[in-house]
Amino acid sequence: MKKLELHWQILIGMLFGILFGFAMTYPEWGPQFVQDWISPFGTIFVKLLKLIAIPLILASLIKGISDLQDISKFKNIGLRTIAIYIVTTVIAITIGLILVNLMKPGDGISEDTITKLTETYATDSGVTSKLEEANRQKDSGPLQFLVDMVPDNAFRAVSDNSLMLQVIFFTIFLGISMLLIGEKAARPLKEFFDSLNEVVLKMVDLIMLTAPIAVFALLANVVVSSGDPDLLYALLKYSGVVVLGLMLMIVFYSLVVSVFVKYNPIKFLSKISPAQLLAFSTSSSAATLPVTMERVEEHIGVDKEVSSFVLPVGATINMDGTSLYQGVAAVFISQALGFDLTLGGQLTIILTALLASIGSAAVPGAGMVMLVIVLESIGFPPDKLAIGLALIFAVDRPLDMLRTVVNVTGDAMVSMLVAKSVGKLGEPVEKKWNDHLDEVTHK
Ligand code: DAS
Repeated sequence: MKKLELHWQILIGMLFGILFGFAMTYPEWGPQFVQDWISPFGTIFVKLLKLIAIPLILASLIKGISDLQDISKFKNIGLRTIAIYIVTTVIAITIGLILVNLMKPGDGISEDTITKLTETYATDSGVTSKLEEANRQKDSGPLQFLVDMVPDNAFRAVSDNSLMLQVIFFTIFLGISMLLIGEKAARPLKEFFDSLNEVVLKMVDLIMLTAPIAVFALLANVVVSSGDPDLLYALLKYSGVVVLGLMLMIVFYSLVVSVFVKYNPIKFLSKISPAQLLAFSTSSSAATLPVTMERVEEHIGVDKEVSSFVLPVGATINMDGTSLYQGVAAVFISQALGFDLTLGGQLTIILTALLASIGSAAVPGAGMVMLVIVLESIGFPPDKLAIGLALIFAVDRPLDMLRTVVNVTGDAMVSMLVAKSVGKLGEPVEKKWNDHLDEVTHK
């Protein structure tokens, strides 16, 4: 039987996962069964993808930089990329603030709902652990993420996945130095990283063979652990504002792709759909990065020189979905708990949500941890922080899945924009996923 294309395989795995998850919410033993016997397969899959994210960044970034041959091209791509990332993030936050002020989802939430939510979630370990994590980060200044970017131990940086920014910093430093010693002297190192790159991409193919089962497990677990249904209703309007904002971001990206890249936006969304579905299932830009790179390079035609820099950097510092969510959530919590936000406070949110989204790690739930930084920046009463986070905790996971899709889509769009602007957007090799699988399963 002709194998289904990857995105159909993932979609089917997701649908069955959601149906199975709902089915398992009925029997008493259902949720526990899913968490004990099904969910681990999803966790293993995400761990495998994150396992290779670091070697992939190392190999592809070195290959990308050393292929440039000279520093000026690297500077050219780097500056364009960072500038576009900042602009798209500020646009995302502004869209979020406009919507949340127009739709006011936080107004009219009754006192007893707040009390009920507070009792349910304020002591929830999920909330308190995020507050502790945020407190660890908030003691640092707004530029702490810059300081954290510089590793003090190259080999530890490469080995610890949560230090992706440090790996990127170290790799860019190594790549530039390779350019400076000249092509002949750097050749052995370049050949090593070129073959490492090939090996890691083959590992992605192997891991993706398990994608349908893995997303089935991930979605089943999300459904059984998505909190008490009637409480979710109280947050429906808030979720609606976030989802509307995220959808507007997808429309914005499609317009940019159509107008500035002269590329069919429907085709763009279809080509990156496997990466979007994976971002939705894993809630992790880091775990999705290997597939985002493969889709953008092989199915859209972005040259590796561009994608190998733009995508790893984007996965860690460009989170338009997260920054939009942080803008909406900060105002929603202020509205719901009666904290008056001045216009100055809203403008402060634009700056701190930009910094907070840059500082957010590319892993599930990172956006909510950094939300505390945003709330602190507008002078939100510290004693109400736990209630504020508790208020949105129930729906954070589904919204995290959606904002991660926007984060990944934004990175892919920027890689096309930068490639187009430096003349590195070519014809895709259009390698069908099945060719990959055939290579893997029949060789
Ligand atoms: N889940 C994060 C990511 O991987 C985004 C977030 O937590 O907001 O992009």
